[in-house]
Amino acid sequence: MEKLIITACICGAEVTKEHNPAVPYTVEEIAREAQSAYKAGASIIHLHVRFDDGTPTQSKERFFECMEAIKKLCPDVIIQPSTGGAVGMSNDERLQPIELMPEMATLDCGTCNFGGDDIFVNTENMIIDFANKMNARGIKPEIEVFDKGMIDMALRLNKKGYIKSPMHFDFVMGVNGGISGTPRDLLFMANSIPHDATWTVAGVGRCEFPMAVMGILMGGHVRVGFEDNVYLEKGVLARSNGELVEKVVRLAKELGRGIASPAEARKILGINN
Ligand code: KMH
Ligand code: ZN
Repeated sequence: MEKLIITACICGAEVTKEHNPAVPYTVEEIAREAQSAYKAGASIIHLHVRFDDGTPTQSKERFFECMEAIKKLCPDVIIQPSTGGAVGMSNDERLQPIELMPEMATLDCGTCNFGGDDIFVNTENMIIDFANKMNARGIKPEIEVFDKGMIDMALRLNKKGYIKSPMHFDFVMGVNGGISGTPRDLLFMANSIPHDATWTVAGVGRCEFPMAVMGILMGGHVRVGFEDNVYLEKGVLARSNGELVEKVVRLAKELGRGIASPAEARKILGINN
């Protein structure tokens, strides 16, 4: 089986230090968390950034500072900025980090409820616009899908040429408003994408590690990190993103799956840098 790509979503936009004091806000904290994940075996850092007080931002300047700080500590890691940002941000706000020409960025392929009154908006025209802008810059999209219908949207846009093959999906499962994080639903998602596509699974909350195990066994890839879950096990907060990545590495080892380096991850994903 292909080696396992581990993505670390170190920060997110919604999780706070009240959930886990190790959630990073400052540039130094973000770089520290990226390094802990990288050292443990992550080859991709899925990146959101914050101002020092924890407010989520898509500021190009703040992304630049964080990306430079990460590159200093993790020179070859793949940095994948979010274009999802936080609920309620405008399209222009969300798109700022692509001006920094990252190798990858997320492309969210549908609108969904996000708990309470929150709606994470991604209309068809927005997705096309985001995809066109990423294509123009040679950025590989990680197609984030929170439900099966979003896969179908991505497949339609692939047929029309807006999203290029081979596609790389991130199945985000267990969001309050999206598909549940169960083995049945992961099989459904993985069986719904083209044969030449790759996928990673991000289980939210308590389904993070069960989905990670499924991803390892099924030949997919895995995302873990504070954006999705702050616990190492029931009732035990993770002290760093690195601890969450270490756990995936242990599980993969037990199950006989090697871990991809950043160079190997680039090869698997067809990223030429
Ligand atoms: N923070 C969520 C509203 C992405 O990174 O592309 C959106 C999100 C998706 O996290
Ligand atoms: Zn994200």
